Amino acid sequence: MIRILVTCVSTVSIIGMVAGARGGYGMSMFAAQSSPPDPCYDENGNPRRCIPDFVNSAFGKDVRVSSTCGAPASRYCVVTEKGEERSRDCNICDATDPKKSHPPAYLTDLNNPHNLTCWQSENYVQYPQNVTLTLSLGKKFEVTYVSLQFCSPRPESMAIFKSMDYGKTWVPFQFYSTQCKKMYNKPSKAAITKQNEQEAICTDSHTDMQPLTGGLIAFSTLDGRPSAHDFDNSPVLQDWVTATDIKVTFNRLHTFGDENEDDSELARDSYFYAVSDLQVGGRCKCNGHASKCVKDREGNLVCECKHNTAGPECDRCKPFHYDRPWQRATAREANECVACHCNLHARRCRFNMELYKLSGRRSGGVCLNCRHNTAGRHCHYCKEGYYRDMTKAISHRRACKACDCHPVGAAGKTCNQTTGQCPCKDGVTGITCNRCAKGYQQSRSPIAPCIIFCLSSSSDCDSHCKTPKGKMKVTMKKYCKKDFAVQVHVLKGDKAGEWWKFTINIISVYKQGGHRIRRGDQLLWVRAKDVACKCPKIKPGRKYLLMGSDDDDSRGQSGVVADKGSLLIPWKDLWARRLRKFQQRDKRGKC
Ligand SMILES: *[C@@H]1O[C@H](CO)[C@@H](O)[C@H](O)[C@H]1NC(C)=O
Ligand SMILES: *[C@@H]1O[C@H](CO)[C@@H](O)[C@H](O)[C@H]1NC(C)=O
Ligand SMILES: *[C@@H]1O[C@H](CO)[C@@H](O)[C@H](O)[C@H]1NC(C)=O
Ligand SMILES: [Ca+2]
Repeated sequence: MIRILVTCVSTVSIIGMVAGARGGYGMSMFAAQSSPPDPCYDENGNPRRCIPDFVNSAFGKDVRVSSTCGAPASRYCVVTEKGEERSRDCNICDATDPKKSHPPAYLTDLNNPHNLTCWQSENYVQYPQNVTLTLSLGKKFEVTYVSLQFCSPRPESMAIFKSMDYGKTWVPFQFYSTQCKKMYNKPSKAAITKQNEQEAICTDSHTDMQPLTGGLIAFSTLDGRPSAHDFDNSPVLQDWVTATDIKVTFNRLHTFGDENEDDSELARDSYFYAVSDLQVGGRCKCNGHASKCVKDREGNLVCECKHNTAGPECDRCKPFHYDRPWQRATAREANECVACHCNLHARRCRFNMELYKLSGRRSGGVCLNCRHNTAGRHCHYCKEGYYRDMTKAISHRRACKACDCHPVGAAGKTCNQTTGQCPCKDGVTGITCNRCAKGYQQSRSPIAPCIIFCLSSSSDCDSHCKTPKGKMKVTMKKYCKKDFAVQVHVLKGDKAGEWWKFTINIISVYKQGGHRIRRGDQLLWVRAKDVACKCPKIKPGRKYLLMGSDDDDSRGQSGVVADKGSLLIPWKDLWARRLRKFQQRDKRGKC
């Protein structure tokens, strides 16, 4: 017995959200006057959570259906009941005739209550056959509800599925059945607790026959789920409402027990699924970092990410913004991504969890490939071989100057980071170690490029030399005191350890000591310290009168030794006669 009531097609107001969720990404009526303030930032420019508008994301989208009437054309009947009168109102479904077709496009067209357009399945696609409607949203959405408005009686059993991976895998959202256990192996009145918030339940509450047509099935994803009031802090529910695709499966027609009746064959053309409107209410999923979704260059719907985020769902930080981990925005915290601090010297960085924890969860960015001769986690100091030019900010391209340490004078290539002072070898000075310190003299040794040359000050020399400065006079007294007196021509000098070794030519001998000095080339040894203090003062190329004593024999080598007690006086020709005189007097025993 078919008892079909004509019911006024009134949109059953289920949840406030259904009403008003209209249209796709249409223009606001007031758009394009002046650019409105960005909802992702407050009036002070501080980031704050923003979310795309609530929309019916199914609107205008293609729905793939497994069954549509009209190919070939077929008859279908709507049985109505007026008081006690029953009547069958029959029509033809013909896919080739626009006036008589019921294509899937009618599921998501503009829903005009005064001119309902219905998609309709073939007749009697009864269990175990099923009819599926599959809708791709094009990206992740946070779905608040899925609703179907029927032109036919509502199904006896149906299920709503969602996919989070563009249709690869499906998880159930909700089951509807008068026989939950049998159809879906689910209890019919399961309670949702904190433990199973991400589980589909089965309900039979929809299945009363009223209204027979125009009935609505609406699944609210968060309804009755305990954490819904704290959605910000419930990753489980955030995941639960996320979907890229929605699938509705009609598993069993409502036949009201007619199958076994005699007229069932006749009634078959009264059994089909017909839906006037499929809605998927929700928001483009942008994790609180975008206020709208737009088509990208490839035509894919993507979030218009703010807060330095990136990705189709603003689900990661954009390049160079890895100073702290990505996080979803909440009502209290925008959790924007923060740029790494690299003082303008790096273009890339990475996140380091250890450093982030060590910093008290403030900063974990590590700059990569610091340029401009900088180094360090934030490119905040100069790399080895460079030092800070304090006249420039650290972010300046030339904040770091090359040490330019002298290859010989410096003990290394790394200079003091702040002063630029290179490490100098002993006796070397200068910021780049390019000269000998006072009291040192350049040598040809790369190991000790500067060697001690003199006692550090002239007063030291004074006490070292002891001989009073003044005019050097050659007197008989001096002549007598010394063991030898010769005229020498200093040819060249070489440093030999503690000594200077001069090659001299002995021009004349005026007094012969115990060493039997001969004319001709000889070696003259002078202590380096004495040379440095200029006692005696000696220069190659000059001629001198040298008077000295035999007892300084510390050389133990052949040659003449001059020490600070010796007299070495620049030669004057007038001395030749005087000295001959002294020589003769000496021979006469006048000394
Ligand atoms: C109802 O909608 C269909 C399809 O959009 C259209 O062809 C038809 O003209 C409409 N009828 C009325 C009365 O508006
Ligand atoms: C729908 O029916 C097909 C074929 O009968 C079956 O393979 C599929 O599992 C059914 N789907 C659902 C969700 O029941
Ligand atoms: C660099 O020079 C400054 C100033 O003379 C000094 O305080 C600092 O210790 C030096 N740094 C190093 C690493 O030698
Ligand atoms: Ca429609």
